[in-house]
Amino acid sequence: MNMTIDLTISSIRVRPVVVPLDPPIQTSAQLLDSSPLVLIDLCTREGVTGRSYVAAYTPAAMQPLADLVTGIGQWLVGDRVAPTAIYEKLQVRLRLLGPQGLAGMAAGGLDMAAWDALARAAGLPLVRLLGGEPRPITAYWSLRAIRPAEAAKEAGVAADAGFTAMKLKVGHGGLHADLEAIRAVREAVGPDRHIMVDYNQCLTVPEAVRRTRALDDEGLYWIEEPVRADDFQGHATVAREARTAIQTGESWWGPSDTAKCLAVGGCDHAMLNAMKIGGVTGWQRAAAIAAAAGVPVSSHIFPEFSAHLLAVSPSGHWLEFLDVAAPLRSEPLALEVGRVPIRDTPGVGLDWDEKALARYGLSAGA
Ligand code: SMN
Ligand code: MG
Repeated sequence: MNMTIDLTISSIRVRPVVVPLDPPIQTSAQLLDSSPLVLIDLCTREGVTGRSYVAAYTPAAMQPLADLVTGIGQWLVGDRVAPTAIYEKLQVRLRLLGPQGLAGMAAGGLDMAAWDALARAAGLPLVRLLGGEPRPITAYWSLRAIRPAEAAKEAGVAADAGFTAMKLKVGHGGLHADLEAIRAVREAVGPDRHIMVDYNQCLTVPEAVRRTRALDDEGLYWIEEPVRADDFQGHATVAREARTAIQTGESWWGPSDTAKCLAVGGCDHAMLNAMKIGGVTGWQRAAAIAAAAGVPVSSHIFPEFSAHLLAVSPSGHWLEFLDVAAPLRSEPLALEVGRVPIRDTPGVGLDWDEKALARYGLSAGA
């Protein structure tokens, strides 16, 4: 059954695609009514294809990100599919430019596709290639609505579907608006379910201290990115002052940011974005740093890869159920009452629905 995992990269196929988000995702920073993604097919001489995608967040960044995946991908043609070696090679090749930002996202996506290729070639789900066992990962529903009535309605649907936790975006108004939305969601889901909130970096440090203290009696599970993501010291101040746990990490550029943030006590919980943290390789390093510091690790978007990675993260915690690539996949993400089971099939189970891609303006040959 098992094939060789001695693979050589022959080409990288890159396809930018704008997926509508219906309903849109509302945050304090911007309303996302579409998700500009760049699909990556890492092709090998042996005929195995590894797949991943990267998220550009804004259409303005989509083509530049696609160009970077193509350009950086060219450096890898002829290389063995050895993700750890590729990671180190790209760290060196990106040293003068800086391995953060769009270049880092491109490198993270290529790393993810390389690991998927290896797992497929081995005939194993990624979790097993990494030495773990497939198991269902507990997920929280990430609410797309931000206004109290719509958020409460959506939270009720999630609760009925078996989710034991949901995350609400806040910070689009003042403290009263936050409280109104939180209480509407609490009313809809009852006292036993967990509610997390996400400020998406919109507060100053003193305002974050004021609001988190005011929210301390709401029984929130965590308060996410209250201040600018790169302000680790500011996060630490808020974490010190608040009784509620502080969550951050979706905007960390690689494991070194994990180390820097945790060194100053910047958070109680960590959440990793598989693309920004450096792909599967970067995730494993960041997760090791977090676990060593006793910090639980959750995921940010990318549920396909994150389920496998959480299963092998020593302090693996919640999976964010926010599935922006769903319309592009030929198989829906498995879901069973608030948990994402990992299928015992090779790779991460990411295959494109070429008909759907054609609907979004991409032909099979593009
Ligand atoms: C978020 C940010 C960007 C895209 C989707 C979701 C948000 C989250 O910060 O944590 O869900
Ligand atoms: Mg967030």
